[in-house]
Amino acid sequence: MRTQVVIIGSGPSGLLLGQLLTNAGIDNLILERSSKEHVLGRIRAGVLEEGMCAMLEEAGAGARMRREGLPHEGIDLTFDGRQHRIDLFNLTGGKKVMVYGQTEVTHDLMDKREATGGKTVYEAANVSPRDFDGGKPYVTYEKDGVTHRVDCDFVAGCDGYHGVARRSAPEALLKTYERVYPFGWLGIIAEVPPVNHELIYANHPRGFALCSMRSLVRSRYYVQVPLEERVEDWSDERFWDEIRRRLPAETAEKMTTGPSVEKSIAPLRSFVAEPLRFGRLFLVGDAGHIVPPTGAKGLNLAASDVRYLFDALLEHYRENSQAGLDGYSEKALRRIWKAERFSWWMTSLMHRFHDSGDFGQKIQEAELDYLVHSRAASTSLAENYVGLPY
Ligand code: FAS
Ligand code: PHB
Repeated sequence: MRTQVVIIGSGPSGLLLGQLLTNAGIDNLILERSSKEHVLGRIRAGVLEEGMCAMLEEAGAGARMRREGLPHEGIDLTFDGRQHRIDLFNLTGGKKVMVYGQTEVTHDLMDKREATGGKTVYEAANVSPRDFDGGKPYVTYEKDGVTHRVDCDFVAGCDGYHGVARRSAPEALLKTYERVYPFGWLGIIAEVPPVNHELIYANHPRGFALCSMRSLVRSRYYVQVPLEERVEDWSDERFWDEIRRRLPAETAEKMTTGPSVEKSIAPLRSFVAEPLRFGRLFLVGDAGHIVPPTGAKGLNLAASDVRYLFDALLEHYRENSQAGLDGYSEKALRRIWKAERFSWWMTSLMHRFHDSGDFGQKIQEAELDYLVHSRAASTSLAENYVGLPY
């Protein structure tokens, strides 16, 4: 079999790239190791930057997001018993974010791919990109006990942090940067109305908490927990008590509780691989970088990677130019590192570190107090949160 671009991974990166390529008449094949149901069963991101929204619409998969998504013009920060709104809209000259779950983004892109004849092989085992440092790359995979080979022009590694693409890169050429945080996020989904019409990021001596949502009747909440915590030790009752203790009293009193429909603990890390290109193999999205979800950047960074790589591939096929492909890694990494910085900064500001002590808590509260009373500081947070330019 032959195609122009083999995409490894059917998450948001792979699906978005695949759809843009299909719409441009560039043949592509997605190889996904899990089942479609497993991919759709993952609960992950919840906040889309305008750049991501625009790309979903460019791909022809943005209608439901526009219909059902919740445009948000601000976020709240709470600390020291107080609640302050950061007016994203007015601080950024009219920019907003869209609250719309990653699961829905994935669903919409899968539906669009099927409607436009895009081919995805699910449960493709032992996917392996080969000869990508030469001019004739190919990818092998196993399906129903048969080994297949796909010859192609390029391979896009959209296979996430645990994927095969980055691991296939020559070790001598790959440099990685990593910071693992000494805590995780215990998250739940509950079919209850959100406590607030916008997101609340809470700094509290007991630890960070986040009040988010998926709709006006479906809430997404998180509390910071030690890494060794087990989800089975957290009853719904214990979770609700803990998150309300980390919020200002008048907010906690308004919280509607109910049975969780999903509960899990996610570790937090900052990670970047350099470069993002190895001959005809390109790393995209979580395959090349990870951010702690505090700044809501993970999914949105995948979008800007896709923008750069798609534009470069289009230029290659339409104008026979290598410029975009040659510049992809440096261009993507410039935006990636700024998002890494913001995500690290917001994580450092909002979470309780076991070695920070009371002094560290007071410094965080002083920085937050400065942040919410300084237009310059609030503007800096706002322009990063809504998304820096591509
Ligand atoms: P993904 O990991 O989504 O997709 C990779 C795909 O490749 C998967 O379907 C996988 O099955 C497949 N794959 C892996 N190895 C393969 C192989 N060898 N062969 C074939 N296929 C393979 N971001 C936010 O902005 N906000 C959040 O709240 C947030 N929460 C998160 C919670 C968790 C638990 C995790 C893990 C991530 C979270 N993220 C969040 C980040 C997340 O949303 C990612 O940024 C986003 O999924 C990136 O999309 P992809 O790059 O497509 O990678
Ligand atoms: C979410 O709704 O899952 C979410 C929102 C904002 C974040 C992280 C997660 O910063």
